[in-house]
Amino acid sequence: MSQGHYSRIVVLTGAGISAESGIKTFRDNGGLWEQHRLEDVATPEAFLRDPALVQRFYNERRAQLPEVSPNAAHLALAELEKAVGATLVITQNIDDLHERAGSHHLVHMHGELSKARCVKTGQLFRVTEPLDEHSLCTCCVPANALRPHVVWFGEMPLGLDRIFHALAQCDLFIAIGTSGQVYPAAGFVDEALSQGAHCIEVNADHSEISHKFQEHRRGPASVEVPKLVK
Ligand code: BJW
Repeated sequence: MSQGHYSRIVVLTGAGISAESGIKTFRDNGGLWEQHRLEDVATPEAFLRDPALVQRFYNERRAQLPEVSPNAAHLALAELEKAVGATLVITQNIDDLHERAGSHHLVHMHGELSKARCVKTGQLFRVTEPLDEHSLCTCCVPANALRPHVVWFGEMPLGLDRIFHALAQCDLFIAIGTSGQVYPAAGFVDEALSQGAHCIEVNADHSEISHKFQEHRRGPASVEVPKLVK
């Protein structure tokens, strides 16, 4: 790719971009959904049924963040933003590796591990210690429960207005390290195609939506993304 050909770029990232930083994906061999049933930890019903279990699942993942660093793929996307100002990174990941790499135009459509939110008002709080089923907000009297600021199945993803606005204008769409099994993210390529954008998939393997892309880069994101955006 010669980035000079494109002026409005949208990048969708999934768990695969953080895999080489040491963060587990969901659906690969050894992924998170092999150790936990998603119905037990990633639905609103699970949180109502067993908040302690759900908080523990996210506490463990949050505790990993200081031990991992952005890899060459995250860094290359931050460089791309510097080179082509109108670059938006939409991440499904709840880690903070894109911002630590230097990306600023970023939407965390499935939330952020580093934040909790009041179940009543939606006010956000930065998480500084592990949450448990007794963790309470300070925005209400009487106080309400705090939940992880993540988007579970059946909930509305975040930043959709900004996302669809960017997709409606992009001339290049790149999907990196996502299996294409979770909507609406898996449908973003259709939006980009309908705008006439060129669509590139970077993935170590075949995905559910590979056939939709005009161009494929097969291999680890830390190798393929720097090659693609240089
Ligand atoms: C590498 C690599 C390397 C590895 N280099 N590559 C029926 C039909 C259609 C839709 C639905 C349906 N029934 C229900 C729905 C909706 C539902 C859904 O999609 N369900 C499907 C299971 C069918 N979606 C929702 O409920 C969403 N909300 C919603 O739809 O609201 C209504 C709405 C309507 C209309 C418009 C808009 C909205 C919410 C989805 C919430 C997802 N939440 C989770 C967990 C929370 C956050 C967390 O705990 O982290 O988000 S699920 C989990 O999957 C997580 C991820 O963000 C998400 C996507 O996973 P991802 O990133 O693709 O990871 P993997 O593991 O699947 O794939 C990794 C990929 O990387 C693989 O391809 C590897 O090959 C590759 N890879 N190493 C390059 N080194």
